[in-house]
Amino acid sequence: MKEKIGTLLDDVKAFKAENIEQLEAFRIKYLSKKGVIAALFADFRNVVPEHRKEIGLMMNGLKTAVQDKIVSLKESLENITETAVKADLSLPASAPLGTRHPLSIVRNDIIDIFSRIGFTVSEGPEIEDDFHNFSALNFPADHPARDMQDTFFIEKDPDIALRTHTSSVQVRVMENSNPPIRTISPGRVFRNEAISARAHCIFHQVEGLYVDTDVSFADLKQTLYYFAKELFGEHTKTRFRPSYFPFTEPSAEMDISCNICGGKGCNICKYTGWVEILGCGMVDPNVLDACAIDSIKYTGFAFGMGVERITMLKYQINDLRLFFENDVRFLEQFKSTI
Ligand code: 2U9
Repeated sequence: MKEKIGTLLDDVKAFKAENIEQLEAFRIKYLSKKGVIAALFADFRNVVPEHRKEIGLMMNGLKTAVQDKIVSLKESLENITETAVKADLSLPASAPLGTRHPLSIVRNDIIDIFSRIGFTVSEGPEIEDDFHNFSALNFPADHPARDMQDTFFIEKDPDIALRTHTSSVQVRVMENSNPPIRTISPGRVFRNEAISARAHCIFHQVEGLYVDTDVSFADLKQTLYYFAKELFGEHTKTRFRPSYFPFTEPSAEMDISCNICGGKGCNICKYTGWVEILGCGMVDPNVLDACAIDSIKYTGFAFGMGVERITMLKYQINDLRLFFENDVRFLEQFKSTI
């Protein structure tokens, strides 16, 4: 009996299975009710008492060897099957398509709308010097935006910082080209703000600039009215409220009739019927002069908007942090053709 168990143990160790069916046949052969191991245990009663301990241990060893063999062969067969599935290039493509980020969708919409009326797109550095980010834009020396509390400085004396708006790009455009200038600057900007549902230290802007002879506030109003209707729908109304920015004079903020309630009043527009979407104004002559553009001959209008704010209004998103978390359950809700 000892020899028989020894031979069986060699067979078990040498066994190889090419597929799950062969492994199942092996399991039945050894472990089923009428299998090899059951038969051995049945014969055990004929073993003389002095050999029982030794033979009992061998039988248990054989049973464990069979069980271990089954586990290890099953694992490697499953791995082979998975690899084969991964490598089967004849299978139909089933990878889900990605979706564009909502901020990219809205940024592209904005670019598209202004491109249709002759605006070009200009881009520039995210790390800026003091002149392009502040001085050329008529920020006084003691303006709070120049403070460490508001701006991420990289170097001091001379001041180098992460740009706080993309107007800096348009300063560069004015330095390097002559009017007529019609350009928009989309891009990331950085402000030293606490992160909350309404604010982030990194956000996206689109700023616009139109400089030519005889550019008036009427041109500004009509251009932004066209923009609002294109982005939020034909029935959108606009209104302008006086405001203040260092780089524009006069300055205004533009509201649109609430795109949720159509102006009747709801909790999005705080029951006013209006929501603010951008700031704008006539370019301050000091800014034109700083950029080597003759402020006697030329006038211009400019505007700026936060892409996060516009996207939240358009899609009724109530927490800005969702844009930066990259949760696919959020992202896959947005589809775009651009
Ligand atoms: C140049 C001169 C002037 C761009 C302008 C605003 C008004 C404005 C804010 C909206 C929300 C920034 O993202 S935000 O915080 N922007 O209100 N921006 S006028 O004025 C310029 C641009 C370039 C050379």
